[in-house]
Amino acid sequence: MPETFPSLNPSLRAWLQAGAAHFRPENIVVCDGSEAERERIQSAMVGDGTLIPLDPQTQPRSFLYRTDPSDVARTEHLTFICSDDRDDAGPTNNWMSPAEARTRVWPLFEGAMRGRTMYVVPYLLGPVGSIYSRVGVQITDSPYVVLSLRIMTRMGRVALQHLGAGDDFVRGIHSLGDLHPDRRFILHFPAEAEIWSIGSGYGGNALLSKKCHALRIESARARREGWLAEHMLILGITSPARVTHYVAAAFPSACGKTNLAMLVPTLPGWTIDTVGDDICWMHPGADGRLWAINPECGMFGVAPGTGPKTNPNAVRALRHDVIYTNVALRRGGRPWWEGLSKLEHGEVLDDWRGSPWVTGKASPAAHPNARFTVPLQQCPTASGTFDAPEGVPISAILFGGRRARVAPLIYEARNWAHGVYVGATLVSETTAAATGDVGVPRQDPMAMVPFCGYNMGDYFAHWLKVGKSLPRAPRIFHVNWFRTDASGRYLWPGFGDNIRVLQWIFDRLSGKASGQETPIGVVPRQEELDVEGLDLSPDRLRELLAVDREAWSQETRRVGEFLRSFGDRLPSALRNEQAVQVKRLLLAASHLN
Ligand code: OXD
Ligand code: MN
Repeated sequence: MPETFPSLNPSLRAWLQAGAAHFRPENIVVCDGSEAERERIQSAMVGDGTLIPLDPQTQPRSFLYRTDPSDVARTEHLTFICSDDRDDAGPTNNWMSPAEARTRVWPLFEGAMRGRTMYVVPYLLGPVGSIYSRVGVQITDSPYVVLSLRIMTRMGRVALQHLGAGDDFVRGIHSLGDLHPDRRFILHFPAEAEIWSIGSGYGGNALLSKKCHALRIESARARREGWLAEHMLILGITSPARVTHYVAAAFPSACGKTNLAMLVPTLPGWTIDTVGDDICWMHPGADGRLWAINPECGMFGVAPGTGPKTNPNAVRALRHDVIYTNVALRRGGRPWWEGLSKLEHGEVLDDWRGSPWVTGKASPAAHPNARFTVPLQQCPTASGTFDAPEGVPISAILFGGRRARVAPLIYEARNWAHGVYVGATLVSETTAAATGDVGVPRQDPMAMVPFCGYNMGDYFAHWLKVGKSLPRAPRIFHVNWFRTDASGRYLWPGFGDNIRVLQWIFDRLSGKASGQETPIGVVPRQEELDVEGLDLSPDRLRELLAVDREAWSQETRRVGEFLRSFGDRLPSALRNEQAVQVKRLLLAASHLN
């Protein structure tokens, strides 16, 4: 076994040596991020059948990987924050004491890598040379994870160079273990900047750079240091008058974030550039604005529903160098999922488990949470500012959920504190990105419930504090593309037509649109939204923008209960916002009577 990592810095070396002694791998590979290394790992996986090469003509250098059928989504019920004090994890997180972690979970790692290779994967989150970038090192026994991290992060030598002789790196330990859900744990130690994950080889459970590091660990650090680590896309929008604004937008998983990040505007003269599709770190700048970087450099996007109509830019990004997870396979080695294309009648595919599947079968061929992993630079709209060490200045923050009723297409918060209330009371219907029921409304503040590494009451207070420190804080909006009519049909066309909503945001920023005050914030006047060319009657538009006082009173009562669950950790400013909303709804109702 193990060499002694002669080329690594002493603190990294000591940590790796202690890890190797416990995990007992057969071999150790310190990854450098090179092409040769990628080819070596790929060929070994193709050789042992764990990676399936796709048709080299139509899908160059692309592969399919299948996870264990019990391991297909993030498992929030097995995800824990390990802080000394339970209250520091708060009511939205599972908590495990560090002592229990050591007695219950650490032994599962003992000898867990026997007969396997231990890969050491140094990675950099954020642009090279940026003061905002952070180093993580993940130990893993999954070569699929190594290949994925190589796409998702700046991996290898570049990270070690950034680290230098220092020991400020996030320590991530990952082993597939025996993949049994009873022995699956994803633990976070925010104070120590450490992550332990065992028993899963899937996405956010296993690519520790993503949700575990860039969100759970960094959100806790961001609080200490005065910045924000958020579950948000970053999008540049340029108007026909060549004015550019950057927006950051938080949506719960699988609510169209990737689609919005690279939309094809249906209004002439508008262009989009994509800076990020999932995670955003925002720092107060010397100019009083918030500056955002995308810590990642790849996308781990939900495949089903991604097609030439819904997201043509994503489809273009997938022409080569993709790792697919749990999609279906057409004969001839082409990937397929629901929403990608029409199949031939009677065509037989391999479903996501590798079993034969015939068109027309009721169960889906691809797993609903099947994914593509691809470099963001392959997206035709990838931003030229993507590698900018200082990031991009954010003009507006959007919160959005999937709501069949209640929430209008768009409204703007009255000010930052009200915007924090809007974010804190975000509700969305659940999707397949996490295990559990689909379509159930769930309270998901800032789309961060699964990803906030500390008590969300303190998180709200942190948001309020950051806003106070910003002379030029972004404006805050709430959007809902998913409102339906009484028969369940979507009222808004969505996708490329969302540019019409972004245009209204531009008009609010420039002062051109006055909007209309309602008890929940400012909604567009009907004539302020450009709906030319849409099949949208004035009645349907009115329904889309409607703020129903009865529905909102109920919603506000429910939200009040949720906010009370944070007890005395709930900032008084949010208690006030809640009281103001109740009062405004009452006044509006009595005024109507
Ligand atoms: C994701 C998620 O994978 O939010 O991005 O679940
Ligand atoms: Mn996400």
